[in-house]
Amino acid sequence: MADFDKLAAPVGTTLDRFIMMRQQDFLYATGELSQLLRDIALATKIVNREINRAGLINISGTYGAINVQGEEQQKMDVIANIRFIRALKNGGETCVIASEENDTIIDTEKYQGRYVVAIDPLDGSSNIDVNVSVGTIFSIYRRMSPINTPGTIEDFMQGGTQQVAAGYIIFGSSTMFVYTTGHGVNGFTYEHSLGEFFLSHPNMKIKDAGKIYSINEGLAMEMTEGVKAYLDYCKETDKETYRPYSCRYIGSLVADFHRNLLKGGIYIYPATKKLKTGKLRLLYEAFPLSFIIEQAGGKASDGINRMLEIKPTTLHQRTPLYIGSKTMVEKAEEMLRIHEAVKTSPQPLSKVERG
Ligand code: AHM
Ligand code: MG
Repeated sequence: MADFDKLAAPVGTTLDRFIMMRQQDFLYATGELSQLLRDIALATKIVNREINRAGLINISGTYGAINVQGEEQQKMDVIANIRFIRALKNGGETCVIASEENDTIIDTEKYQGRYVVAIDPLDGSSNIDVNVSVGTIFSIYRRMSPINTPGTIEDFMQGGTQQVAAGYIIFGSSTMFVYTTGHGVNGFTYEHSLGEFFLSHPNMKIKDAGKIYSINEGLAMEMTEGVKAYLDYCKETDKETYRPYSCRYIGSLVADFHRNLLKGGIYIYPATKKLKTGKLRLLYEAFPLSFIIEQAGGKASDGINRMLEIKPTTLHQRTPLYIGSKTMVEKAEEMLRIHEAVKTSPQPLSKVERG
């Protein structure tokens, strides 16, 4: 009998069910945001299938086009972009989309939609050809523009604190969907044979202090004195603070972020001599991951200011990013303050650096 009970035990909470259950967290919830999250989850399953087959059907490699960031687009960048845009258009809850792959906003022509979505459809896509984890990052706002009219660029300029939901998908050794609606962070793992995401990481929290620092240290000579001082600090020996830390850098933001969220750590992409406002994008990389890290008890900044309070001015704006365990981000900020007292004024975040 006991064995039968085991066999018949519920398989767990699916993402769909969890989204429905959490709908009540929102006053006046109409189910539209829930539907939107399910639309993203559906596109995720399709993209997941295509990423898994990428090596087999010769769709990895470059596409021959240059995207708005001046980078060569990967075939999978294009495919993922199409899949997510199509799912959001068909779903009907989104009036306008901002994508890393599109120069301007994408009008879905679903003007009754109350939401706008900023998305990096496939982050770290050059890693696909070497079978390394990639990810998707998304951010959702309620529209500011009047209902039943086209969405506008201003809908994306509300600021990170106005996000109603944000999430990422990691296509790794397993595929995970992690999201927040401002009531904690929950992670779901994909069960291929059932075609469902199941709740595997409820109420995710990041340690206050970790032992991992993640940064492209090969660019150290390009970095400021404050960042260099923090890197030295990471390598010093001190048992109390678990130093020296381990350096772990995949070069795939979602994968580096996900590992640090689970284990404790800091991810840094600072301003460099070449990229004076950093490399990563505010709207569809820094904002959503900052919303998630704060919900998990961590911290995110541009080295000076709380990331979520930075005012966006352009669609593809870049920002330096310091994100992860609270005390580690604070220490990095302190180093910047000490070593760059005179030079440290907020980066001119309005400047879009291409290429
Ligand atoms: P992408 O959006 O063009 O894929 O670039 C973002 C990626 C991040 O995933 C990763 O953390 C970073 O760029 C790596 O940059 P670098 O190679 O300069 O270290
Ligand atoms: Mg990206």
